[in-house]
Amino acid sequence: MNTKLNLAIASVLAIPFQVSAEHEQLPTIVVEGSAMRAGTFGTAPDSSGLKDTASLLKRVPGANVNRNGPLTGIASYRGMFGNRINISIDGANMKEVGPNSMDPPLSHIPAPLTGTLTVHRGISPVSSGIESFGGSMHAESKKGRFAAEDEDIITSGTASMGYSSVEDGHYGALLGSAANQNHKVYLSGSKEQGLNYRIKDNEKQPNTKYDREAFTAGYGYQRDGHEFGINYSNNNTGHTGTPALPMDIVYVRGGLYDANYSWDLGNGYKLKTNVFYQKMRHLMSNFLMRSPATNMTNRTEVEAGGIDLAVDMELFNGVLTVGVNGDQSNHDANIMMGAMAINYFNGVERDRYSIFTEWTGDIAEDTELELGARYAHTWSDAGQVSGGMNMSGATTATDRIAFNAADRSRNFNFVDLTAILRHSLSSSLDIEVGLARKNRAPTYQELYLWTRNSATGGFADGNTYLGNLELEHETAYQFDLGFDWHTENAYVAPRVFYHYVDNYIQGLETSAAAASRGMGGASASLQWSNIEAHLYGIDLEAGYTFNDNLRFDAGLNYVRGERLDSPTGDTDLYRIAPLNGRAQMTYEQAGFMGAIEGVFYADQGDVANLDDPNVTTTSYRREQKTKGYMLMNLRGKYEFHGVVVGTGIENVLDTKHFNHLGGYQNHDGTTRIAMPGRNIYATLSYNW
Ligand SMILES: [Cu+2]
Repeated sequence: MNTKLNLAIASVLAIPFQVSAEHEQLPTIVVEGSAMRAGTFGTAPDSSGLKDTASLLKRVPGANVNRNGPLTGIASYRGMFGNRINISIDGANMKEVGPNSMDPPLSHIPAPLTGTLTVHRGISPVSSGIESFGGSMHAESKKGRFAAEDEDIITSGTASMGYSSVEDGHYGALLGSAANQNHKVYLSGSKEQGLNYRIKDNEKQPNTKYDREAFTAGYGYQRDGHEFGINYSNNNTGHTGTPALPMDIVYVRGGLYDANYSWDLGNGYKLKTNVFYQKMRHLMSNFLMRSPATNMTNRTEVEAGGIDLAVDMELFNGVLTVGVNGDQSNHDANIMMGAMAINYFNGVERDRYSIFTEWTGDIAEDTELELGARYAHTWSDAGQVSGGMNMSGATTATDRIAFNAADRSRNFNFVDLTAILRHSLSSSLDIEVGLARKNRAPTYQELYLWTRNSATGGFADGNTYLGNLELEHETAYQFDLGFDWHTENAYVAPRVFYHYVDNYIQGLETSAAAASRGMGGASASLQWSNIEAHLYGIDLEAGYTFNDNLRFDAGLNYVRGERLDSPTGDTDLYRIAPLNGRAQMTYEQAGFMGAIEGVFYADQGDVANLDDPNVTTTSYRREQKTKGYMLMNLRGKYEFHGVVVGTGIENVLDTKHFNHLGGYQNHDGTTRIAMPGRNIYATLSYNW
């Protein structure tokens, strides 16, 4: 590999766009395949990113967040979200305890304890995980550091705290580590708390208060090419609102154990393993923060575990990786509706077994090729359910009897393929073109929701859904083309993509859904079904450095998702972000940084409409359009001797707006949740 390409690829593949990570209270965002220059955006985070790691995704090209609550941010990438995105936490493919994704994986470790968040731009490699259908993201918790070779025993750590006015929120986090060159132990804890946020004037947004404690502990070992780590992370979320869902969080409790071992055998050979075990409990309620007609709670559990093993070896002019992955999860959910118990998910199991191989290397001067193939087998089953006798007349009993009599065991087998070519046209221009076939098996909610319910993995569209045992797995054919032009002072990196999705899973009006609706009818149901769809768009990042002190950075995202077999010709997919962009002027001198940021979101009129003239129906809730908006934010930061003081004003003009990805108040499908009004925040952190 020649030096020019080496440099180009190094800059294309892994730019942590936050230089002074040592002295940050925030996670370092690593965008693999990004042209973003060091320091871009990451140095001026929005204040919600101080508690919620998912918020940082708004700064990543192509990414966004479906926000169902202050701690419930669901990752979205190029119009795909939820279970279509593969997310790992400390290497573990964590499972949600909430069947409505009240605890999406990125919420497990709070932002102050998250070390890095890695996002693969464009087509994610097959090595990044099973079902990396719509993208791959990896969060790593902070774990302290080993001593350098010439050091004895060292201690390191970070302490941070912050306040934000809009919800009277505060957080504090502390991490301490002691280490020599070979051994390392660390311990951390954090606490966040806030009230319902203010929208404008004195109007408050209900169901947005939050309360969470977390701690992590671990041990690390390194010597002569061996690296071993064992970590535990515990999340204890207390009373926390999820305004876009029908219930709020009473608690999410539990932990994730993971252990990893890697061995560098030399000559390009490397062994990497990872195992995890997870157990969590969750209680949600519709009367904790609201006054419903009928009180309802849902008590859920998850127990999961997994193992990964991969070997790297040199082959031809590159590295060949061969690996196996597997995980299992078990889910239960029991609802109390008034005095009646309904068993929604009983002994649900979803297991995945997979093997993959990937080769990345040089095939010509200035040209790198990545080829990957993964085979995956997914198996799932659900136990018999009980209860619900008297709801909606006899309908629920009919649904239950049919479900219990059905064969509920399902197998899915598929092969993912990727081919990505990267070529350096000149020292300032790189081009990347990728093709892939990616697959995803239906989730347990999509298969096993046996009577209408709104537990839909955080879909939050105001409708109730019915599962479908006849679902096929989704197959996406993906094309991605990117250019990265960069000089000393400037960069422009646009990427266009086109995804055709065969058997895309979406809710439709069906006769089964109509039957399950029964006499209740209040929130009409849809049934998970396979359709044909495509998604296409562009995401772009660009910037210019004027001098050592002043620079400008900007990003632009556009995605359109459409159904291709719609009976009415109305074709848009649900919860797709409108055209949006961000521009930031940053001034830095000595330890001082100041930034002015403009955020722009266009109107979203391309909303989902699932009407089917062939099915007689009462109306379900259609997706609402949203108006565009602009926001101005001001941020400042000062750093001296490891102490960082940050402050800022968000939504300076104190205007009221609605986030198209923010859902509806009380899951009602009509009243959009408003965004926070003017927020003044301050943070203090110290690293040693
Ligand atoms: Cu929940």
